[in-house]
Amino acid sequence: MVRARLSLFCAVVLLAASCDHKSAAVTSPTPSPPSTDVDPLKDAAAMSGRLVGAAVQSAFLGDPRYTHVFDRHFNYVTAEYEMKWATTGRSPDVEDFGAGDAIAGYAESRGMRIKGHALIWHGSVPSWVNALSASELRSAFENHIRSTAAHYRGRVLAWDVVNEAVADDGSGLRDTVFRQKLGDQYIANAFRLAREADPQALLFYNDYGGEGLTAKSDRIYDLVRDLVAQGVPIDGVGLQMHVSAANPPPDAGIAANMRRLADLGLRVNISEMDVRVRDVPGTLQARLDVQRSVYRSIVAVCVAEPRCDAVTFWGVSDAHSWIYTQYGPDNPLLFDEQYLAKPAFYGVMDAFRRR
Ligand code: 9MR
Repeated sequence: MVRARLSLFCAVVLLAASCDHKSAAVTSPTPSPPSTDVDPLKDAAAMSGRLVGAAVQSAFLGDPRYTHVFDRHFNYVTAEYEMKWATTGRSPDVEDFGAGDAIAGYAESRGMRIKGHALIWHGSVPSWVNALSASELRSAFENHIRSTAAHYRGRVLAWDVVNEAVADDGSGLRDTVFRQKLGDQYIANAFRLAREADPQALLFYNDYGGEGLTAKSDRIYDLVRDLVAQGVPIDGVGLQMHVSAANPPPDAGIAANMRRLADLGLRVNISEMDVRVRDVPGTLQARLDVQRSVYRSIVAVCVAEPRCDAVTFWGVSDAHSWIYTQYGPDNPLLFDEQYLAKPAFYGVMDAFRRR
């Protein structure tokens, strides 16, 4: 309460440029009212028929500033890392769904939908898995998918079944422990196992760098087209959308890419969006204005594509983002470090309202 009051106080005083606080780094050109005063993003998203999501960590769910904004604006939840194999399978003998369950329980108690993320990803494999022989890996791979998808059966709307399996240059499949020891068919097998374990969940392939028309998106397209042709149970493709406002993928390319995937009978979604601004020239206000425009136009592409059914942001506020570890200081999300709505928030709101 004291913190909330302090934020409100700072928000008011920041307008008078006299509150020396960390959030001063993200003062916006449009006066930012406290997020409590802005319309819920999820209502605007629902009017457009889309879910609006955020990646969360269970530890944040104890922070009232965080949950206040999260509860008000989002209706779709992705666990940022706590449903991944490296978390659930730290020990080869015991599965631990505790943190993922905390997120799922929180979401369910508030009527939010849940996106399972991610069953098979080379970036989140328990260390013991790397030492397995091919036959041991096959068995561990199958057990992991079966038990994780069965654990959340009936609770998740969708799963990211295979994540980032295509090489960055689009030359082919990424050379991962799964490909090396299980062969290229590990991807189709993962989808089949997931469907058996949870027949109701929508099953997605999820990747980055293939948002617009690029060599990588061509390869992702080929991959999912072949899966569909083989009768593999895949329902959609997630376009992660970790982009820089200095060089975003052109809207027309994203639209064309979504449409060709939709023409395969697949759904699409924007699954991990954030927009970096550190490489945009000019003042912070100018950078945040460019960011607003990038958020608006990319989300508008989803809103214009009938098969694009959700937009998920990779975090709630600039107080927490994976971007800082990877790229350094930035302001990539919709709410600032004090949980106040940024220009980016209004850009997304405009897109959902088709403005
Ligand atoms: O943001 C996530 C970070 O907190 C985790 O430490 C990391 C490893 O589990 O994964 C990050 O999320 C990644 C996502 O799962 C897949 N696409 C790229 C995301 C950023 O690295």
